[in-house]
Amino acid sequence: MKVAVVGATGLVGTKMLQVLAERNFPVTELLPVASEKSIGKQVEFKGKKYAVVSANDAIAAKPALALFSAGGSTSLEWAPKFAAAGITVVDNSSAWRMDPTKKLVVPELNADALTPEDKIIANPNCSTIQMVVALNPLHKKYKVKRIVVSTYQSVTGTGVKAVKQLENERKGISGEMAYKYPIDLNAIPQIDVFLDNGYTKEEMKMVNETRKIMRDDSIRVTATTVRIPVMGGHSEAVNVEFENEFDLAEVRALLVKAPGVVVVDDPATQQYPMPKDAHERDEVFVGRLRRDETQARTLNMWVVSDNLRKGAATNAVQIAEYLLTNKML
Ligand code: 11C
Repeated sequence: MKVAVVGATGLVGTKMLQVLAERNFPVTELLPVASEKSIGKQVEFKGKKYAVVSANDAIAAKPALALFSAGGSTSLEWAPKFAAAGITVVDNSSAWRMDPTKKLVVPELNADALTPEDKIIANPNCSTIQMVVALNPLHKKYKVKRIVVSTYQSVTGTGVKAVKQLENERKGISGEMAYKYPIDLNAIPQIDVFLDNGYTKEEMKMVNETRKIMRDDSIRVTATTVRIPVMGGHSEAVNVEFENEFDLAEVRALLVKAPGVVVVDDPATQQYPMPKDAHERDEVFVGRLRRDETQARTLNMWVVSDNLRKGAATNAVQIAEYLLTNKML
């Protein structure tokens, strides 16, 4: 199958190529698309070199699938053009996520909503994906009522420039800043821009995307999202109140058998999920499971995942795999 990767030279685009190769997605020809300045550069995939092409050239080559990770404005402009040519787009930007005509998909939860008519499919925000993968098995059993989440997010979520900023700061070199403030030895309680309600765009993504993916607008979510100087993945402290009473041993058992979830939770031996361990893994790691002793039917947990993999590239490739298995590609 011909596959285009739009934004092939960015952090997520590079990871998409890696994940497509690792999972043996049946790519017969790769069409790496990137900005004007990268056209003609070479991208390596499964030991073969492919020249970066323009979006127009990629459309002309008629791939069956295009994985987009090139930012919202590129997606708004180009995803409809790819779709109009009959190419199925899985888009990692925020451009289409809240569009009521587009599906927002985490395969473990709602891939069953996909139909062959879905030509632009939205991939959720990384911090939302890992939270809903962990919550879904519990929601099915106890019904989530309210979520209070605080995040500790990797600089890789911002992109190459932020990784460079952290590396430069560690080496004592001054250079271009991705953030307004130093990130090393710091915690920045701002991810993306501020909105009129005082929350950041990242925080409101967690609110709105969670409800859409979990197909329940009654779920109340409040979030504080924070950038910290780590690279391996995002971490989240999740406080969740359920409609129904739960049993902690049963919560653990539900999570142990949930698809895509790994429970790492043994206080006696200091076992809990950490971004260093989640790095380059596709699963969502859950630990620090305990009751919130201040409120009935409320659980605290710690959720960690590699934001470039399950939070972006892996989730997008899993959507493509679902489409392929179900003959929608
Ligand atoms: C971050 N979550 O860590 C963001 C990156 O909507 O896909 C992903 C932004 C998005 O900065």
